Amino acid sequence: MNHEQIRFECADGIARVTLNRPARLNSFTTQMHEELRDALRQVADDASVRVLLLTGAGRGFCAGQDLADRAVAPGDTPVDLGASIDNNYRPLVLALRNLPLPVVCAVNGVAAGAGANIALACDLVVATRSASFVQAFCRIGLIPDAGGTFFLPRLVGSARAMGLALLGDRLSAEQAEAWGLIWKCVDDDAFAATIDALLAQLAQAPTGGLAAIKRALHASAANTLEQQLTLERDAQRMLGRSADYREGVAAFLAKRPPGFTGR
Ligand code: T3D
Repeated sequence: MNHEQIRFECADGIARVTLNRPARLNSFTTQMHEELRDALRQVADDASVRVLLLTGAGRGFCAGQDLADRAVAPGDTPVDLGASIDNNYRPLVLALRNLPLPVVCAVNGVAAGAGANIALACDLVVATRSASFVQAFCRIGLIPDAGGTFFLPRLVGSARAMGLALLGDRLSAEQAEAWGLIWKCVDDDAFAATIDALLAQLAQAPTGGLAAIKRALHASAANTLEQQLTLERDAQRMLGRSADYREGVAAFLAKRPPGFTGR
């Protein structure tokens, strides 16, 4: 598929997806969703990819749904937003969560509406200090979607989730980090180098182990302690048979850097 509204590159085990409609703060159109689905399918099918980066072009990360992508005006026939969720946002969130590799979101600027919550669906969210997060939905009579009502209370607790969702205020990247909404925020001039170093680290890591960590932590939200202990045992049993585990132990004992293959 030809990509016009995203950029998609794979090299050295790193897949990079850049939302690329900077004049509209990379807000989502139907076409952008189609292109993104295609890119995520390619990532899922390519065993050489060890880490995925999602970021935005220009001064914003993503302003959520492009509010001009379809006709919505007083007096118009109502649109079925449930279909938009089913066809676009739900599959996107699940694809990011289910990829068996780490997904890094580099929030290069404002992340609003579904753009904010797509970022939260990723595994490691790093933002520039000048970035911000806006649960803009309440301003247009909607609820946080793209997993917002799931991620927000789990990440920041119910009081802060409620405040963010009901008021739609801008949350600075610094505050987002302090509240535990994201992994970290970094100075703008250190942002690119920080992201590159993170991607290089993850591309050399034992990918199967990281995928199992991701699955286990996600599962814990719905599990009892007993269920989680069972899950940990099963994952450890599987990983104990992996080449990367054997390599990690051998490298430790030989006091040399490991050469993980992701297997
Ligand atoms: O609809 C469905 O399918 C259901 C799913 C819904 C999911 C959702 O995401 S609903 C929420 C949609 N998003 C929003 O409501 C956010 C709207 N945008 C904003 O509130 C602000 O733009 C921001 C807070 C994100 C950034 O503000 P600021 O001052 O930095 O930038 P700006 O000047 O407002 O925006 C720059 C341009 O991008 C501007 O165009 P212009 O005037 O230069 O021609 C603006 O209209 C455009 N833009 C920003 N966000 C959107 C957008 N155009 C279309 N859709 C947008 N969401």
